[in-house]
Amino acid sequence: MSKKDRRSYIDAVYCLQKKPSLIDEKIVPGAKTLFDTFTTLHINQTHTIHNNFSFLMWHRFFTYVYEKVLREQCGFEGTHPYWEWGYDVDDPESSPILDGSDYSLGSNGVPLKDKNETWILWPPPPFKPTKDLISEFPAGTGGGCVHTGPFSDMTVNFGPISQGSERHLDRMFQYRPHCLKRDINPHIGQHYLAFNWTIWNIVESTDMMGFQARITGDRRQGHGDYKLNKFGAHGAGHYFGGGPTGAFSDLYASPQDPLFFPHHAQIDRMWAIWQWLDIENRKDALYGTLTYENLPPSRKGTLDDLVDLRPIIDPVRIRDVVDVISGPFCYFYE
Ligand SMILES: [Cu+2]
Repeated sequence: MSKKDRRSYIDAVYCLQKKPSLIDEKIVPGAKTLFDTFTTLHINQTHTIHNNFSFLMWHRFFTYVYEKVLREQCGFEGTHPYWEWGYDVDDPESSPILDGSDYSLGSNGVPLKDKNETWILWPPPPFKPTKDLISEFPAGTGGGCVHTGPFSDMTVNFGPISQGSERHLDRMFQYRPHCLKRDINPHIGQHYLAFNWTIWNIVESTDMMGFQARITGDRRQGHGDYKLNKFGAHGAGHYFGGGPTGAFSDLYASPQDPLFFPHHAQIDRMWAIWQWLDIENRKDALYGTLTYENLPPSRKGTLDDLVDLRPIIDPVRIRDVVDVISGPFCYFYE
């Protein structure tokens, strides 16, 4: 991505953070800006857009609408970037996206003093943090506020809601301004996000159940007992940048870190590549139910279900957002 386009993208994100919210502050006190409106929709729908049938479609449309708003309201002229993490797992703090230069999305968080050597990750709600669902990882290299470059001056208005082993579901929509934190974790990058996992996810998956289970780390018996990659590339990207303290690894409020969108563009790119390897059979393949790993149990999702991003844009049907060259879309990945 040219430096000019990178800067135009960064400036457009800043612009979005200055536009007024479309949501009434009396209903969602944390939603101060149009940027926060995106996060509000994500928080509100978290349990029905992750590890379920609509995960890929919802996040595809969400990222597309974000790009559309950046273009139409904030003058962005390039195309939306995707973050191919594989290039960056060995030395993330020197990567073009995280090196803190004027053309990056900012730096790591300030290294915390007296940090423990490891940290504990709880499973996301609705799971209980039972022993077999708790993981421990080597500490990351940051943990404090983003210190250099774009978004080091940013105020994050929501959360933390659920990240690391913290859970505060009661404060979901509260106004809690704080700095944008990150905790880059090379261990997670190298073990769960290197190129081999991206390729494995695409090549080994022969149906939608397998593709989704691999990319989300779905461990349910009979739903793809794929124990080889703990979180899948999706979760690994979030913890690679966010660790236990960063907004990026908050299951609910993660769109507050601008890394969210290039990360999800790459998830979308993996899906699009996988679809186009057998487009006839994979274009409108669906798998799963309405809820997070079917908890609580729910019905199967269908092509007629809605992706609802009101008040930003009118709802669309799942069938309209499964193909990158029909419906509202006309794009492809390089
Ligand atoms: Cu999400």
